[in-house]
Amino acid sequence: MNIQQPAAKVNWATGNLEGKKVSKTVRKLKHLEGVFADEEAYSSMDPETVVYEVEVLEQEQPGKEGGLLFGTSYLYPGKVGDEYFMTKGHFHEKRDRAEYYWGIRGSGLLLLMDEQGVTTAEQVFPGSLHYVPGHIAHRLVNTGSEVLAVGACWPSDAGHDYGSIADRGFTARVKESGGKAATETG
Ligand code: M6P
Ligand code: ZN
Repeated sequence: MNIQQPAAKVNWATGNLEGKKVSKTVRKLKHLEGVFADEEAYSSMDPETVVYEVEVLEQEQPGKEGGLLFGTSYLYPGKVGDEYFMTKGHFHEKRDRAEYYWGIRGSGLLLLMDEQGVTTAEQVFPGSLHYVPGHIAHRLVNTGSEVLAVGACWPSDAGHDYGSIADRGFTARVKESGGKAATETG
């Protein structure tokens, strides 16, 4: 029998993925127009500021039915005005597709919003495990002072629907208030 190398290596302390099929996406402030509430603070900041990076093991072609994708998101600490750095967030294009998230490093919140616009939040910390059912939009928020690294595994045909988020936004925001993270709805 021919013993082969695995598809990739994961550093479980940092989340870093290493492998031939690992892709990397960098999301800067300039890619996040309209995401943060304080537009004045947003336009006063350097558009090249990196907000988060995503590594994805594309063992299957994105879009292909039946496979799984695996990734790590690295969300840097920072704020736009008093609102913490966050990911764009998305529904799945194929709405019924679910996903797992798990905390690796740092601390933050996972915002979960249903199609009626009801948002809940879960604490994210090293070892936290989050099940995101289908039909639920998901966004990470870094409320800490170090990088928030979060692992994810999702169906390769799930796709990303950012448009619905861009149109209506999430119905909750996470801001610093009196030195602490507070959620704001409405
Ligand atoms: C996780 C997964 C990816 C997603 C990434 C960044 O790794 O959910 O599918 O792309 O986070 O989040 P977003 O797409 O919302 O920017
Ligand atoms: Zn997803």
